[in-house]
Amino acid sequence: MEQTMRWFGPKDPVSLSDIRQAGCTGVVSALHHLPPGTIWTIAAINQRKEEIESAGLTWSVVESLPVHEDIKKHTGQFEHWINNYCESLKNLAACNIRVVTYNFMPILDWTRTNLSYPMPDGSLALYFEKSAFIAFDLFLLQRPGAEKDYIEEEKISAKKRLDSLSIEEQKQLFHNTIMGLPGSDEHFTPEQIREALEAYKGIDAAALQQNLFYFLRHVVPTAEQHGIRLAIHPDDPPYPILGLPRVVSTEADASALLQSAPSPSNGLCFCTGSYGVRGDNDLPGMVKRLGKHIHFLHLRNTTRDGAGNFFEANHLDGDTNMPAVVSEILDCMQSTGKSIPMRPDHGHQMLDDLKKKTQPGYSAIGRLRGLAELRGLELGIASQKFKR
Ligand code: DNO
Repeated sequence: MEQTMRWFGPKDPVSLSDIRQAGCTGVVSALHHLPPGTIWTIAAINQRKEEIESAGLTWSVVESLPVHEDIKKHTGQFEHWINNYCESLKNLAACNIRVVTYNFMPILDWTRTNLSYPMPDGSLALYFEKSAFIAFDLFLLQRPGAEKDYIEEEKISAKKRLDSLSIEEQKQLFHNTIMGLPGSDEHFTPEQIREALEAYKGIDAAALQQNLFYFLRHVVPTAEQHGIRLAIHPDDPPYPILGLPRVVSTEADASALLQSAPSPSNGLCFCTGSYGVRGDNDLPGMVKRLGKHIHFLHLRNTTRDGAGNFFEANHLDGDTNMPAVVSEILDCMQSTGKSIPMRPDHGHQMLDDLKKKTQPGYSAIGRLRGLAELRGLELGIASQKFKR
């Protein structure tokens, strides 16, 4: 696997030199300052590319080229935004950047309730706590109709959870839950979120899936013509939240979107952390069956309990059998003859980073630990498998 780390650009407290010292050859980056829908010009792409290359690294993967909300809803100026998307793809290809990640989650990207959840060893992890999330939905966001989505018992424990929080902690919960826009400083107010949610009324999973397929049928030909490999990131968490539909949560979802626009350019970002939150996703099996469509890997682990909570575990711990996943990846790369770019997704905030302010999930040392462990795992398995 090609080893990479995410870099949020010049404002990222983790430097390119840190990333290089961690053992990476590649960087995953995006023009985070540009709002969704904006055309990425060749000049802007090249500027970021040069910054990365002058540190002795390669810009291996774009994460993300965001999809405008109009495209997801198939409303407003969606055709205009699709044309812009194609222009950005052409420009990226002209700069020789060929793997592009995106997601199709309505409104919010990943969602967690606690960004500093203490682990027994003193490091801090990202955590999704169901009762806290329901408390956010019912009492802080006050989403109209939310009470219909939960059973009585859930509402009672959510109320108890809310009452256990100080006003300051409630504010923190609100902030954490809507944080999921990596690299962006965008903050929503409850009114803005309720308005955005209102606009999804009438868009069920079947409709959102059709909107995704429409998008794919329109962008995949451009991607293919320019040698770009698109890699869709799964939903995180991989089930509906806030009454919003989800369409990239399971193997069946992934297979359906691949079939909607069959092409070597229509592919997956296989995020073990997101797919792995569902006990019914067989991760090694998914790599075996879908491997040739995987253009990018996020390797991360989660531990879930029976109550719908999960925390981000160390990369080799947790519910996903990482050796089995890596073994399948190695078989896949052996059969295609291609190395897939990988990044250790997230990492615990630990050691010196506990004193620093970094992007949640993206402190340097936790990712360095994850990368080192995954790299060792890969080498260990490969040396046995291929008797190198
Ligand atoms: C979280 C990330 C996601 C991912 C996007 C891709 O840390 O894995 O935010 O970048 O969903 O579009």
